[in-house]
Amino acid sequence: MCSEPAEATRRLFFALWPDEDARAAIAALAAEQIHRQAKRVTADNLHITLAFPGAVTARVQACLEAASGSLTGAPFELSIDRLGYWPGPRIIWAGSSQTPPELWSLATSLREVMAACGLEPENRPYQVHITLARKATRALTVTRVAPIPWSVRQFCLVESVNEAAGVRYRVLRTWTLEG
Ligand code: 2AM
Repeated sequence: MCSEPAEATRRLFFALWPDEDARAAIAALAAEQIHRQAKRVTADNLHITLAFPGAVTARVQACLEAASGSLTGAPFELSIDRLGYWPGPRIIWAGSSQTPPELWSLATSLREVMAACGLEPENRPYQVHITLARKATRALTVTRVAPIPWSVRQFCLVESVNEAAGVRYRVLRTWTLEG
């Protein structure tokens, strides 16, 4: 019996990619606070996911890119000032005590982009976070930290690539938020 070859897919997500200063400060915060019993995310991989299309074909990727290009969004200032722990996925994360409305708008617009490209809505609720460490067995005692400023001027489409050394995130496209 013959079967169609499975169409190739790439695992994609939309993200905010920190500038070098913010990235270094977030990595330093993680190194300072997370010592044991957790696997820290490498500095190069630190990001905020905006929306998660997951495994998509080249045709869907092209649709996502075209639709993202015509999206309008304003730049905004983000302050990373919180640490948290989710016992289910065993993640230690960093976040913001005040999420700017522009970030919610961008995340919502990208869900509309996904729907327009025929993708199902995500089944996990959106929570703004930067995963700092996985396989964490307990929460940190510190929950408020000195604010790390991050001027958000762009968003990106990123590919998650599995390599022998672990997962690597590759930025495929960047769009400027022009307001
Ligand atoms: P996480 O860090 O909380 O695991 C690449 O895997 C990025 O996509 C990560 O930021 C990851 O979030 C996020 N991600 C993975 N699976 C997801 C899902 N099913 N829904 C939403 N985001 C997901």
